[in-house]
Amino acid sequence: LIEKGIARENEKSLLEQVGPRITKLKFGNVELETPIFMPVGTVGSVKSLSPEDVYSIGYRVILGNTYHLNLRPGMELMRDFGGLHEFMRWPGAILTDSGGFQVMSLAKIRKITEEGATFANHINGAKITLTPENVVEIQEDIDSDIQMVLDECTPYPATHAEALASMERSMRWAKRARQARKKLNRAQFGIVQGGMYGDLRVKSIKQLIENDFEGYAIGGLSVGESKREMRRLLSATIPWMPENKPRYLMGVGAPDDLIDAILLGIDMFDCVMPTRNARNGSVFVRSSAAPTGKIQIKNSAHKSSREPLDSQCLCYTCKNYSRAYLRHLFVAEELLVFRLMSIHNLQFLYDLTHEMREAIRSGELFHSLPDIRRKYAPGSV
Ligand code: PRF
Ligand code: ZN
Repeated sequence: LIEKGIARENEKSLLEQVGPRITKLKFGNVELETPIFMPVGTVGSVKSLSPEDVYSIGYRVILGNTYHLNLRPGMELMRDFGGLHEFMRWPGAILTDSGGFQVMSLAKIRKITEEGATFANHINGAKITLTPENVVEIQEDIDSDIQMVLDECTPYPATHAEALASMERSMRWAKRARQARKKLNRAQFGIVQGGMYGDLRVKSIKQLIENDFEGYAIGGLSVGESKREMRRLLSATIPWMPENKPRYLMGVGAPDDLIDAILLGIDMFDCVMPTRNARNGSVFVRSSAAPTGKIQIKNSAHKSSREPLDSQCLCYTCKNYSRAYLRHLFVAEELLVFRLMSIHNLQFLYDLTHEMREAIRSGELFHSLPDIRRKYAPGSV
């Protein structure tokens, strides 16, 4: 299902194995190259956008969420439609997160036991139990191309003993999830946990590898730790991850984090940041458009500006609309602004990963890197 191998054919040094790379992924007739960012469509839509909007930017994989989709619209309807692709009419691939992270972030009262995670759901408060097995079953009804195992995103901060116990339970859940599959024609990814402890993360990936997943994700990061801390843990984990399988960093999407994690050998990312920020009026722009790399559209400086958000951006929004018009829409709370700003922010991250891919391909990455950083993540230079 996932075409193994890396574009580079020559003998690789250890440094190259953990360094930036291009890999090819294939799902049915969807083919793509990593590193990629994946837009989040938790409930079956990338908020405010049509599948066509998302596809036109260039995206070929989006996220859905097992927990949310199971609550609404429910799996009876999903089976009826033959899965989420057909239900939402998305021609690309779908990755479903397991819901482990949502339990953490949405449920106030929750109980984690060996069996699974029990909590009051956020729609009507009824009790729900997610288990490694029922999460696999739901994902098979959704028929997603990449299915994430149920895990516990270890709370931050946690002691070594707490992080160890949480990680080991997640590893037992991962093994159960691997054994629960009935449809074997879809990819299933294991998730590394271990809190802020490098030794636990190495233990975690080693245990996951025993299950021979189609890919491996790093979870439990971007939970409040510093950027430096996140980079330390990535460096401690990635060298132990199989070279011939995709590596996915969950919930990370800030431009400087993408650049640094790609340099360390991460292939896939997702984050609500570009679409959520867009709805809050915050847009990423190249440093040529704003020295900080960001603008707040409500700012009165844009009141009569005929400029696009970013004159170097080729997105639908920047090709057609002025900052003044977008600001007007935002201030008037017109719904169109959500779509236009989301298109732009998703285009921005698409362009960033595209430039990284092309720089890796040409062998010129370390030459282009300072420019890419200055352009897309000026705060990090
Ligand atoms: N686990 C899962 N999904 C996630 C995470 C995780 O740890 C994160 C970490 N920030 C984001 N999304 N299943
Ligand atoms: Zn744009």
